[in-house]
Amino acid sequence: MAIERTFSIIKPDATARNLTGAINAVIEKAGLRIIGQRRVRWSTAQAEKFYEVHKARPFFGDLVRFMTSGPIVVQVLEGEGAIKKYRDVMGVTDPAKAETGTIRKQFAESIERNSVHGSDSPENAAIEIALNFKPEEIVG
Ligand code: FUP
Repeated sequence: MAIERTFSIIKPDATARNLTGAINAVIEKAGLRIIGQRRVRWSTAQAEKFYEVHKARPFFGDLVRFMTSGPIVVQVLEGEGAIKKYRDVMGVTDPAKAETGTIRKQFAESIERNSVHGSDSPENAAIEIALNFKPEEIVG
């Protein structure tokens, strides 16, 4: 397995509860390196663009409102097989179904307020990193 980079978001439900450090501890314990990190608040346009693939889904409006409701922490993570590894560390979308020890099982409040995002493919990781980071902000 090669060294990969993936894009991560610590979502507003988690920043509101001061969970940035606790989530970063899980990420680092899994062997992923945080090589880019910035706390931001997205505009509606930014959230709509990021979640464009879900535009037709019934939860799209609520998702955009939630993702713009408070600060988020955008990150680039690097490591062996980082894309799948982070998906495993996050747990599945619905925290009620997530495995013990995963970020979503430990911290998420609901399927919407589920604490973290992680890219689901190498193609999407590259797109999402490019959308959120300048090359010089990533220091590997
Ligand atoms: P994931 O890749 O696990 O983050 O999940 P998806 O790409 O399927 O969904 C993206 C986000 O949409 C989720 F993180 C939360 C939100 N969502 C809902 O609010 N309700 C749903 O039924 C499904 C997803």
